Amino acid sequence: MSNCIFCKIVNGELPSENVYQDEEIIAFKDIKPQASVHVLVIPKKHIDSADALEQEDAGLAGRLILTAAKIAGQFNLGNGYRIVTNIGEDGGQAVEHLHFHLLGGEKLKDSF
Ligand code: DGP
Repeated sequence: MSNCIFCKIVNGELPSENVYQDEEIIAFKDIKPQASVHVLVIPKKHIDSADALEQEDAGLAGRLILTAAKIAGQFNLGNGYRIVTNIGEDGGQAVEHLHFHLLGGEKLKDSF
């Protein structure tokens, strides 16, 4: 999607501090961290949100979570962490490209 910030990150048109990348997934540090570790894990393919996932995306959806967990290991978050995805306006989604927030490195507040 031409006007999507995260597609621009995927295409290298916008800078990002990447912590992981493979052929279908990229993960980078959130520009406005809400915890000492705050990484966004996204599919390279544009999908609006978790609500827009299709049956054919089931494998990718699973790999996004597995990747977030793997990155948690990379950041030594053995004491616990949170994986969150916001959906739509009421869910607090600001960027309309599916992303999982990986948050940790401290005792997290009850809400995010
Ligand atoms: P959400 O509210 O769930 O859509 O979260 C969007 C997150 O994306 C928010 O925590 C800030 C982050 N973000 C927005 N623009 C950029 C950007 O250009 N670069 C990076 N690294 N993060 C961004």
